[in-house]
Amino acid sequence: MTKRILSGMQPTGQLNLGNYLGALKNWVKLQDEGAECLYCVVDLHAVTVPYEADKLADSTREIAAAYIAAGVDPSQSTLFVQSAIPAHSQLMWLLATMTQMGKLERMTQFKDKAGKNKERAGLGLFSYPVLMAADILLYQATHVPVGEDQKQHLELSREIAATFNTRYGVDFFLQPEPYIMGEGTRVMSLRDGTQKMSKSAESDMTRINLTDDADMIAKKIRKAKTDPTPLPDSMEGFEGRPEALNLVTIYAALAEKPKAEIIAEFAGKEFSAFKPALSDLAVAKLSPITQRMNELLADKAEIDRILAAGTEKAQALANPVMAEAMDIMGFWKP
Ligand code: AQP
Repeated sequence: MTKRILSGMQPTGQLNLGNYLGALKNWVKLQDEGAECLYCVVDLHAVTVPYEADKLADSTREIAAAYIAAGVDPSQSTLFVQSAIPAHSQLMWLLATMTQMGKLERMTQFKDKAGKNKERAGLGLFSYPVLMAADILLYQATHVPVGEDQKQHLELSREIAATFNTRYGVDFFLQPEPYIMGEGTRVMSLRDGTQKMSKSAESDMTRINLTDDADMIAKKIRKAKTDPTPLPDSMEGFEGRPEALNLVTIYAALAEKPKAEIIAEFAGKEFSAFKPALSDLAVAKLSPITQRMNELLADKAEIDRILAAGTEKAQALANPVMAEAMDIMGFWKP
């Protein structure tokens, strides 16, 4: 059976190296391996945190441009916008009726994003994993590429699918499998090796954006936090040195080589020698993507056309599933 992959990113800022190495690059691989891929811009998720309404549509286009620039081919993969398909929100409501609050309270992303004041956090943020379950189940996706941070949400999607099937005595929703690619790259902030690189982090110096030019990339890497000790000759030597490990991880992922090989190459070298090599590599790998993204963004109408066509294709898959779910639940229909 062909794998059907569903994944998405939020238009909460510009995509960065973490999004690229941790997700996007793998999406392209899956597409090139012949999986049926559905990639969406999850704008309904993005509005669960404060955002600027007058920038949302353009951010959505930027994310779509980044997908395409990184290698997602709209003629092979279905590229669409979540909010343009009402069934996502409709199914979410139905699934919310079979999701326990206690389970949502245990979600670490909610705890992280809500912070200390969880009483004041919005219902949208709290119910985020139910919307994610709807996104996945609506397309009967067989596999979902996930990083460490999303494993818990995917597990919940599987549980919700099982609850629906048991409650209504059907074998309707598929249980999506996690799809872990290779060793899975987790890119950390350039200023704090214990925090993940994130598009919504306040300081731009914590991340390399896919739109950064060569000078900006070099500046950010030059200023990236490190320590005064030269690079070690083994993985054990990175103990207590998260920033050093992060830069080596980024190098290995960009070079598509095992970390051990990079460690062997740079063992004993100072960061003053390693950082320029990392900058050159990052610029070489990212500049074609940046250039393509800029070309695409210069023609908004073309991006809109691609998104409209993809959304129509996705809608044709989603609507029958939605209708059948409502039928199973016994709703009146006109
Ligand atoms: N630092 C990272 N390293 C590896 N992978 C990462 N991803 C995000 N950050 C890293 C992966 O990128 C995809 C984007 O998912 P998202 O848009 O839902 O946002 P997120 O996971 O919450 O990532 P951000 O960039 O930190 O966004 P904000 O700041 O809005 O919360 C996912 O596949 C994720 O695993």
